[in-house]
Amino acid sequence: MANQNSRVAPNLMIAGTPGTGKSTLGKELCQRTGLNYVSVGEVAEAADCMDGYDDELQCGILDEDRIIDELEDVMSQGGNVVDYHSCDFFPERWFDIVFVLRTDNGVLHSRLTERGYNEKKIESNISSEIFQVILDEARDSYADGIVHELPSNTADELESNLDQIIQWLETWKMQH
Ligand code: DAT
Repeated sequence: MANQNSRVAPNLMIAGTPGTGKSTLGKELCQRTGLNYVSVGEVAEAADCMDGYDDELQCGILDEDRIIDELEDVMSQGGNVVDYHSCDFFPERWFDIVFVLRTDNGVLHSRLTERGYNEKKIESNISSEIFQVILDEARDSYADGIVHELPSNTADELESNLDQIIQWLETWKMQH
């Protein structure tokens, strides 16, 4: 099985509360670098890796074992940017670096309202962001030093995040 040292390109995780900008950052990063964008939600829908529906939060429930099986081959090859809100159930060996996007409450509230989420779903996501649930999960699940928090409120922050990640990719390539 391929491990971190045998990959020709790194795998990057982009995690964060819904609405923090994962798909915006992930897609733009892939466009600029040629890396492969993997939306876990879309793969799960297409490959039928869902295990029911959460009526309260109005979203599908992911079958974690099945999505891991589904993604194993592509992740072994490397060169992926994975977009999913949480990241604690993926194999640690998959990722060379993990980014957790963070957004201020007011900004996040506007984005989720615009998305048409109901009040309960908005409140649940805002409270998850306030208590930095995803960031803590990521820190508990991956090695010290590979988890990075990125602010994701403005277009300038998006550009700065892209620059930092592209710089990291260049360093990775020089070292491997
Ligand atoms: P996610 O994939 O985390 O659910 P998204 O990429 O769909 O989030 O972004 C949600 C909305 O916020 C979308 O309208 C684009 C906007 N957005 C994302 N990142 C942003 C940023 N850094 N500055 C301003 N708007 C941003």
